[in-house]
Amino acid sequence: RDARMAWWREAKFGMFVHWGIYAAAEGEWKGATFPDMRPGFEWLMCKGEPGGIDKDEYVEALAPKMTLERFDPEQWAVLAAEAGMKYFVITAKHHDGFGMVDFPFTALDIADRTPYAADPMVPLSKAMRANGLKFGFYFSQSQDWSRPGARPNWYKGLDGDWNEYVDQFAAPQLRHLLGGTYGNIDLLWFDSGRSTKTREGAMRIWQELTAQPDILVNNRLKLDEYGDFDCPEQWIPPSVQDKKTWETCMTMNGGWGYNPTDTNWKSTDELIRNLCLVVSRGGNYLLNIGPRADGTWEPQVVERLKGIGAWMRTNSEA
Ligand code: FUL
Repeated sequence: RDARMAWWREAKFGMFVHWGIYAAAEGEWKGATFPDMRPGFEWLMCKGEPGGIDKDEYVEALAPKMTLERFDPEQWAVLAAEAGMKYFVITAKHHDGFGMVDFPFTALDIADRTPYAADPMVPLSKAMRANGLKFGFYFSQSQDWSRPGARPNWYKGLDGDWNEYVDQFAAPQLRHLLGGTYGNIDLLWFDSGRSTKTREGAMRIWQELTAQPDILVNNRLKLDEYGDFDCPEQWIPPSVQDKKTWETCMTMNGGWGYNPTDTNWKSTDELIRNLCLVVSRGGNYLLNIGPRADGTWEPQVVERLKGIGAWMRTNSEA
């Protein structure tokens, strides 16, 4: 176990990316803006209208705007590497159920529904590795608002069986992610442990991970005995927790997905202080960015990454 985790313990600092068709809404839905939507604007489908936005309407409004016309994987990787980040974790599928990879057996994904019409994770995973970063996927196994069996009970049109959802969607999707199209996946970031409905379904998902024996997994699949690390979200545990292995994930502004109306940016100094605090307490720091639909990053993001990189270089011995 420890040999498997060696790279992660040494890495300390990684990039988290929340990228999906919600980015194409640019912080707005039917004239309303949501500067304070929490956890972040990636919740648009659920929170943009009372009871949730209808799936077809959501996809039809946003997928055609997901152009990726200025998407440059090499530039992403260089910016992350120059900031001192050693690993990279990106949303293969968030709670809206829309795949940011080309899932071979469903049409609800970037390759089938957007003008980009390809799988961005193939060149992205290559660019990350070429620049020395480990590559992992975030995968929402438990909430999937576009499929009845995986809708939480507060979402309209609920019902359906989660075990069936796992059989039909979550497990095969995971099999695709781990099946070699993106090389070896170093890390899998599950989400919404509290919405995991059955142990049977979670075990079924867990079995897919045997395809990649060295993979690291967070603890949000909610199988108590599994998971390599805890993932405090938006906070830093107060003291050294020597028995636990943990990674704090945090946003640069208020939320995870791209939302230009959210101007609640942390300063570069604050981000550096957080990194130091996390590392001094034995954790890892996974710092999030939310790219735009065209594949570019906001200037505030780039400025902060460059600032962190400059600090790294001033303060490293090499
Ligand atoms: C949460 C999710 O609901 C948020 O949208 C985000 O992905 C965060 C990292 O985890 O549980």
